[in-house]
Parts: sequence; C-alpha cells; structure tokens
Amino acid sequence: MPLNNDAAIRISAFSWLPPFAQGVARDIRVRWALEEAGLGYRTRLVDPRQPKPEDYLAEQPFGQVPSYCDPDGTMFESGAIVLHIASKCPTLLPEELQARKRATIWVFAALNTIEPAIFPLVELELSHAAASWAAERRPALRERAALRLAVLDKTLGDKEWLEDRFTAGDLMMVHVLRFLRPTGLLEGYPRLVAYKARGEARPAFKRALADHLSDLSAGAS
Ligand SMILES: N[C@@H](CCC(=O)N[C@@H](CS)C(=O)NCC(=O)O)C(=O)O
Repeated sequence: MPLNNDAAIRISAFSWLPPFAQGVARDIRVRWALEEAGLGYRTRLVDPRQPKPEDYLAEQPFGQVPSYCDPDGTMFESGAIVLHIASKCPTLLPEELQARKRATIWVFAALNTIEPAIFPLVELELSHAAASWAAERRPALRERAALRLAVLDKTLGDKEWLEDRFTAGDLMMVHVLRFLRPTGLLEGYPRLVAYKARGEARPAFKRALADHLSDLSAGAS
C-alpha cells in the first residue's frame, strides 16, 4: 500500500538516521507487517537529534520509534505492534491455535533470544571497532552471537520458513538478522543468508523498505 495521508493508522519513524541505521531501523518491522496485511498508513516523522515533543513522549515514553496509533488507541514496542497487526492478518498469524502459538513463539525468540545475543557485537562493530579494547572483547561477543545463530540455523534446516509457511515470526526474525550486516557473521550460515534473502524478496518488505528510505529522504530535504 502506498503511504496515505488520510489513513486511520499512523506510525512513527525517524526523519534522519546515520547511514548505518538506514534500512534497518525498527519502524520497518511495522511497515512490513502493515504491507503484508494490506493496511494503509501514514507516518509521523520524529527528528532523533532534537528533544522529543511532549505529545510524542505521550505515545512512546522512551522517545524511540516506532509508535503506532489507530482509532482504538496508541501502542509502542515493535513486537507488540506487529502482533497487534498480525491479529488482523492470517498471512502473519495463522488462525489454527498450534500454528498461532508457534508464530508467536518465533516473534519472541527473535526479540528476546536472537536480538540480545547479537546486539552487543553489532554495537561494537558500529561504534567501537577501532577502540583498543575491541580486539579483546570481539571474540567473546562473536561466540555468544554464533551460539544462538547455530541453533537458529539448525532449527530452520532446509525449510523455507521457521514453520511450514511465512508468519510474523519470520518477519521479525528476518528483520533482526539484518542487524548483523556490519559483523559479517551471518555469512557463516548460508541457509540463514538465503532465509533472510527470501524475506527481503517479499513485495511487502520491499515496499516497507522503500517507504522507510523515502521518509528519510523527505526528512533530509
Ligand atoms: N524495544 C523497542 C526498541 C525501539 C528502538 O530501539 N528504536 C530505535 C530505532 S530502531 C530508537 O528509537 N533508538 C533511539 C533511542 O533509543 O533513543 C522496540 O522494539 O520498539
């Protein structure tokens, strides 16, 4: 769906991002879910370099992105928002109970098990790669991330998606794996590389990414 200024759903995104964060910020998760669900939306762009307006902190108390508003109210936390959107979209959350539970499990695994295991390494490579202590710290952080990726790789095996079809769990996992770009770690897992590429090849993802980047260009002008 193209961005629509009359849409009832509004999400927030940053109007500016440093190059390393362009194309990976978490508003993409929500945009992608909305695209999969065929729901139009508009964006509220927030400048991360400025103090956050009070009315923005009222919808996202930490001042982060994304937030989400629809006529029923306001939400924050990308996982909660994606699950909310998924509850209206069988493509993202199957109706059958066991399949629904499995999809939900993978959303949490992406956010609570994989993301925390890879993020310290990602931050080291992005912000401290040249620091004197980085060479000492890097092996342990790579090992910690690799431990989780190896299990994910084994669990995925030769399947196309984590369960028998694409769900919100894959959406979240593919987005989390995108964070690994500056580490080069994913390349050690060809099946995960192909899995991430399958997610990124979905038309809904492509539209989400394009609109994320287009909002950044608009914010820069
Ligand atoms: N747990 C939050 C994390 C949100 C988050 O960290 N967003 C980043 C952008 S991707 C942000 O706003 N960073 C600026 C900050 O933390 O102040 C979620 O999943 O929504």
